Amino acid sequence: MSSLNLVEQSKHKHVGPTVRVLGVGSGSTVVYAAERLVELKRLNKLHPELLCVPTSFQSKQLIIDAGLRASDLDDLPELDPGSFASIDVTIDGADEVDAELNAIKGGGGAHLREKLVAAASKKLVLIADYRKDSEVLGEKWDKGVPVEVSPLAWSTIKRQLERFVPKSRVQGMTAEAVAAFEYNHPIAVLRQAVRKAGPVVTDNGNFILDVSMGKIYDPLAVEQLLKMVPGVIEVGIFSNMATEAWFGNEDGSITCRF
Ligand code: DER
Repeated sequence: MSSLNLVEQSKHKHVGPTVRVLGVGSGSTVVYAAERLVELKRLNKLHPELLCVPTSFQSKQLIIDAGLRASDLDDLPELDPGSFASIDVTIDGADEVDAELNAIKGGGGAHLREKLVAAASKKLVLIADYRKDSEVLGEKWDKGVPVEVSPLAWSTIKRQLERFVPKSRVQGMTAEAVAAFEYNHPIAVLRQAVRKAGPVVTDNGNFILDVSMGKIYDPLAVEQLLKMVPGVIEVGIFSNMATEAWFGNEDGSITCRF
């Protein structure tokens, strides 16, 4: 994987003395970004009052280990008067990114806070390797859409998610998308922990259902439909949020999409 080169290139463009508030994503790729932040700090190339906003326990630890200052989303004022944004740039990984820069995230179970931070950012820059670059979501990522749910009724929510797309409720979807749902009824699987018996428990104390449904032709419609199920806390589809995506290729080159 060329993540190292990827972050190496993107750092000059996105993290420098002009960035004062930086969102730090979660996952394995972001670890490389944290390493570069340490280097930039050493070279005195970061804003002297840089604040980093974590998206998970892991991300907060990365910030602390890098010797940077962590801040909370709600402690930050708006960047510009009348604007909703309080973060200059967020750099985050992704599980898959489609041609329109819609993404599936949550493979690491951090998508609730990742989405909160992304929504408060002027720019969301995704970094990933070439295997995550696709035309349509669901083409490459075959583990389903991560959906964070309340543990209070996870099996009820699971059943509802598996039946969540009555044709009459599907608005704004192409005929192809509707047909895809007809033939790919969603299957929701409770994510299991690896070195603990039982389910994964998120940083927020919730469970994750991975909902497989084949290709997703209309990410915004699917995101909205999934969110309508009571007990769904956040959906790992990030529609219309990323401003650019950088992919590290096998040969070490970079593909950047805006
Ligand atoms: O869980 C997440 O949302 C992560 O950001 C994930 O999407 C990317 O993780 P990776 O860099 O380990 O592949």
